[in-house]
Amino acid sequence: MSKALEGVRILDMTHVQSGPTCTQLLAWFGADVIKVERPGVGDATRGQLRDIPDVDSLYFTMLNHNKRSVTLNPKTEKGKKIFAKLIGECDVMVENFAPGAIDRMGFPWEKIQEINPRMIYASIKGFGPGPYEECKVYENVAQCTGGSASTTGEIDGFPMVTGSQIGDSGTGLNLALGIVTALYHREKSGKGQRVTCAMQDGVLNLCRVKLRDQQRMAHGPMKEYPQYPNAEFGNAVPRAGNASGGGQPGWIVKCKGWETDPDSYAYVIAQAAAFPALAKTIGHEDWLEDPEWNTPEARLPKIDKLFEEVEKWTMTKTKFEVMHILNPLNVPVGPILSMKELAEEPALRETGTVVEVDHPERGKYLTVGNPVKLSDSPAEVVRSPLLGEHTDNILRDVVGMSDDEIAAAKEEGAV
Ligand code: CAO
Repeated sequence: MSKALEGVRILDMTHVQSGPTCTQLLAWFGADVIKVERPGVGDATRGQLRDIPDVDSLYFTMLNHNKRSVTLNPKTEKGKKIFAKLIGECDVMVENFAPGAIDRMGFPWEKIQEINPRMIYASIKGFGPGPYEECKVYENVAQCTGGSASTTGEIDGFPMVTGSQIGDSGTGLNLALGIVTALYHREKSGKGQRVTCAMQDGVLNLCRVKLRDQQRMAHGPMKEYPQYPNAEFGNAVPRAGNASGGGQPGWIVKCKGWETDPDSYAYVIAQAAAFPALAKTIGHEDWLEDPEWNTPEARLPKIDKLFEEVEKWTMTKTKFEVMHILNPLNVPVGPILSMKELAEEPALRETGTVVEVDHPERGKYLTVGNPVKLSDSPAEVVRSPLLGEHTDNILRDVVGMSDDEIAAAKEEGAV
């Protein structure tokens, strides 16, 4: 079976998380991803949060599968020539350095287009054009400036960031889509183009329902928020604890064992269609005839009381029992799964969503495989490259250098 992106060559100037997420996806789809790293140093994440001394960190290995690594300094004379040749030989260039870094290397977009008019040049920055465009940005800055933090957290608490890397990995996904879209367009136009994604935009896109709510507030209180009917809403979308963002009320309830297990909880959604089954199961058949409870409108002002009653029942069951009992009744429910449980889940191993990889220096480790499954082009997860592991190979086969030229470039510190 051929890979979907076989024949696409990517010049990968990415580092940390957002850019590498994008190029790792493209590599899983079969693109030849050449990761360019600073000689002797490499991507900073190789050395960050190390669990084993002198071995590439899990931070790096889990974001750089299926890539080849070449060391190259495009700030040296010889490095510039090699870099220009690589631009000529690749279809896509991806970078997520601080604003202007690639320009400062001597390769603004105009120059890249001149070298290779078919090049698709893709970048991630923290912000789009505007007052903050020069700023450096990490994950939590994006969450705070994209609307996620202001709308996440306890009702009366401070803003919260989430553990999901929506700014970094989320924007990496957007960039990958932009790249394959530009590749598709190039098939017809013959020309490359610039693809840019801002992390603030990516987070705001994922917070779309909150901008929806900002506008709904002008027309009265939002009845599905826990603030209704007793608390103030203020003038901007408030934090809503664990309330469901959709039109169906939901909450996190304790399950058997919660006193000692921090993850013994389940999310239960009291969807109107399944409410009679839920009420009967938790021992509240009486609600079905009671006008105080038997319509969604009547229940809305006392959602907290509703989930208190649900919780009395869930506390007598484990989170998996809650799942097994409520799912057949069409009550949407999600046990809170810990990372340990996810790592050990056989079904996720079966589908290749959790994969064990062998690394020559660190040994076996777990990673998250490709979350996008193609029926004819399944992804095989290949370990991340060591720093400069493919330098000679790439300089010879892609750049066309002789062994003497490679030795001279090494001597000069260009590679
Ligand atoms: N050879 C020589 N120099 C290299 C090189 C190479 N192969 N690769 C990179 N460099 C240089 C860059 O040219 C830059 O130098 P100048 O500042 O002199 O131009 C320098 O390395 C460092 O780049 P940086 O400023 O991007 O790095 P940083 O650690 O200070 O900032 C980050 C990191 C992530 C905040 C910044 O890159 C950024 O804002 N990126 C855009 C947003 C983004 O993607 N954030 C995601 C962060 S987590 O995924």
